[in-house]
Amino acid sequence: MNGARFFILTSTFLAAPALASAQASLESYARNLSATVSAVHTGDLDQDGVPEAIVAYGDDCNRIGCLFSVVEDFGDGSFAVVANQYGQDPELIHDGSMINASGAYWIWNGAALLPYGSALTEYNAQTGSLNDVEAIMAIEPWRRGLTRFDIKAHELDLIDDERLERVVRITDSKHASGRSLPFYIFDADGNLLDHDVALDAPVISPRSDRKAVQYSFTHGNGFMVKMIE
Ligand SMILES: [Ca+2]
Ligand SMILES: [Ca+2]
Repeated sequence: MNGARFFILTSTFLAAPALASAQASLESYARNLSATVSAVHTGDLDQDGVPEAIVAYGDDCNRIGCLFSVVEDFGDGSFAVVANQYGQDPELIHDGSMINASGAYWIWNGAALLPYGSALTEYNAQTGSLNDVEAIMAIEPWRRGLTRFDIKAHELDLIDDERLERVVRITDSKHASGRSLPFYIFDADGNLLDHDVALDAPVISPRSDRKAVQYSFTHGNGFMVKMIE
């Protein structure tokens, strides 16, 4: 037992300088990706024992935020950008395993950068109302035969205006376009804020300042991130 403990301590001690130098190389690669790099953070996003870096850039920005990349360390002295996304002030949280872009959370699983932690849950889902059916039929009158039982609704305070927004999803596959199902976001007065179609329920992420809500979803053309303010 003592022998084993001694071995572990020794190996940790010997490995530390190598890890520190790999981390320095990763950071230096990340810093030099562009003259517009505004921040670099390192952490083991996919928890495989090898740190990745997230790199934020200051020049490529849209309403969602500015571009950031995930940089992978292949362990043989080579590094590469493996994913790109837009976000506001991305930082690493949860012991380096998660990206927090001002309330929009992302995880890197070693293959894909995925939105995480939707405000939509089974716990806040309810069966749609007759109002939901009417509101959808007003937008898309061809959806004949739609009933409230084909709908799941989530009433949530996504944007902090002391009123509840309503996310309405058609969940019955007989209303699918291809494999995608529609969703709609209404304000408290029933005004349509946005609608789209998604393969799964959209991942809904209120911004930390609660002045905007970001939502991510996949549909036939790929992955989409949108925002309402
Ligand atoms: Ca890793
Ligand atoms: Ca609200």
